[in-house]
Amino acid sequence: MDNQTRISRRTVLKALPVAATLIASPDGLLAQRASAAAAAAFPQPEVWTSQNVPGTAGGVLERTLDVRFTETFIPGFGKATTRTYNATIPGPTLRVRGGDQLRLTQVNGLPPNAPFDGDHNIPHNFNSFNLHTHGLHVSPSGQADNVMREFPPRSQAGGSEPSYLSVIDIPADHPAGTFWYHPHLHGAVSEQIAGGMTGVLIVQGDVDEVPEIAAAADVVVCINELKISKNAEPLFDTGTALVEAASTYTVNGEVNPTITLRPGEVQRWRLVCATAFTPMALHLTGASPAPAMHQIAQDGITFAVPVETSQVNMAMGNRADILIQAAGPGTYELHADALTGPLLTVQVAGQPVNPPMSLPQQLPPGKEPFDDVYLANLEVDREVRWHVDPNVLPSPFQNAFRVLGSHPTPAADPQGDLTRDPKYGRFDPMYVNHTLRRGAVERWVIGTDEKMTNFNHPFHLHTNSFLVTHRNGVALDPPVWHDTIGIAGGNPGDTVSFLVRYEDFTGLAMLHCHNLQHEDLGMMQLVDYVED
Ligand SMILES: [Cu+2]
Repeated sequence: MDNQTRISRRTVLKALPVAATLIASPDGLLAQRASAAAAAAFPQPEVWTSQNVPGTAGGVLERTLDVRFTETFIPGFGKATTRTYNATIPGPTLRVRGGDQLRLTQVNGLPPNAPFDGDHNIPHNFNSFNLHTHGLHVSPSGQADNVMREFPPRSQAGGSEPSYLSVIDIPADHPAGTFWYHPHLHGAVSEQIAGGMTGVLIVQGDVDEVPEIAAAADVVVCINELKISKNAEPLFDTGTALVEAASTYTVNGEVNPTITLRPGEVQRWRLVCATAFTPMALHLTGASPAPAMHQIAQDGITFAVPVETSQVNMAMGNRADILIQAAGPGTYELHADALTGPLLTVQVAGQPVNPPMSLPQQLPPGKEPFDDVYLANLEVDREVRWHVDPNVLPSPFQNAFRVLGSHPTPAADPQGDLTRDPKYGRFDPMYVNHTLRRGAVERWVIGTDEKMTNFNHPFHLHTNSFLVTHRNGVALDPPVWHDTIGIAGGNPGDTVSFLVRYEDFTGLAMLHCHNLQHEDLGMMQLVDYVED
């Protein structure tokens, strides 16, 4: 398929109204939902849905993701040549259910890697990748959500393009919600995500059956931060290359697209912060009254009740599902602090929905909170502390991004100057920082030494979600399930405290800073989930 064909296919998809992705609903709400959404030619990624397998309880989503350099057209920006999934930014949206199996073949159509024999905490092998299903509670081993794998390209020009299979079994009782997928090969992650290699992954289930939610248009809002200069992505092979490349923010592959709601309409937005470097404090601006925002889930875990909010705080990697309820006609903009332009224009127009659509009073919680006995125990089992030593390492990356705390990677020279030590607190694929026993419940405290204001180091743990109970020692009411939690800089000593139970799966997995360049530079630790 040549570039032109790829571009035209995306344009066709982009023009489809939201209603085209709706699934049949047994109640009479579908007509209202479809008509409410039909006016909105808002871009949506292509949707791949799992198929039932006769005679079995679960379905299968078996498709091929093709990864290569492609030229995409980004409305509001222009053309860009980057590594993509299936020639689109973002890639296809995957829709599965608990009990399904995800079988993804990934073709590596990228050129051979440049030779590299340097330190593994220097970005490298930009044309190798793998697959991470961010937030899914699935196996981190074998062919599943295993980020220790590498999918290299052909070794020489003209060789055949290799392909790789990922097989991921979604547990039958997996929470229903919004997740995402992206490559996670240490050293190449930020390069690939800043080129748009991201996609949304939806687990369907109980929350979708809540009548008020079933009636609402189901809209993916995937926010990307692309680094494009002269229509291409620069190589992040020096400490300054990334800083010098301006960020272009897109929603579903367009700069500032417009979404339309009718007065009285409620839509469900699946907000995905698929950025690599920048957190988003999202809020609506415009005439009063602006549409109301009610958050119903965080990081794929449904709340017990909707929570009205005027600002949705998203660190890199976070998802938030919100119900947005339009009042009177008007034009509004979705803004993120620290960004100049709007991410999204919201148009409330057309025939009012009569009677106005309503919000649910209660929701099926995606995960029960821990018992009081755990919540009351504030004893700390593990500590992670983000720490940066600037200008201590040789070029081309002089800043040392470290994970200190209770289980740091040991120093090369424990008696020497630790601030200049190349190994201390940096990722070592041969060193297990945390051995975590299945079934155990532990309390972690994540802290930061970061002095730079707004230098966010989000904490992300693979395989198991955690219940955030405290920020800076103050209890959250109620506590909130996360798989990623932002910790802004500027106040060294800030902390987040959470409880986590290591459930179901064994194998090697990661915790890391979700500023993905920091991760590539070594701000990551290895965890080993083991049998109890
Ligand atoms: Cu960081």
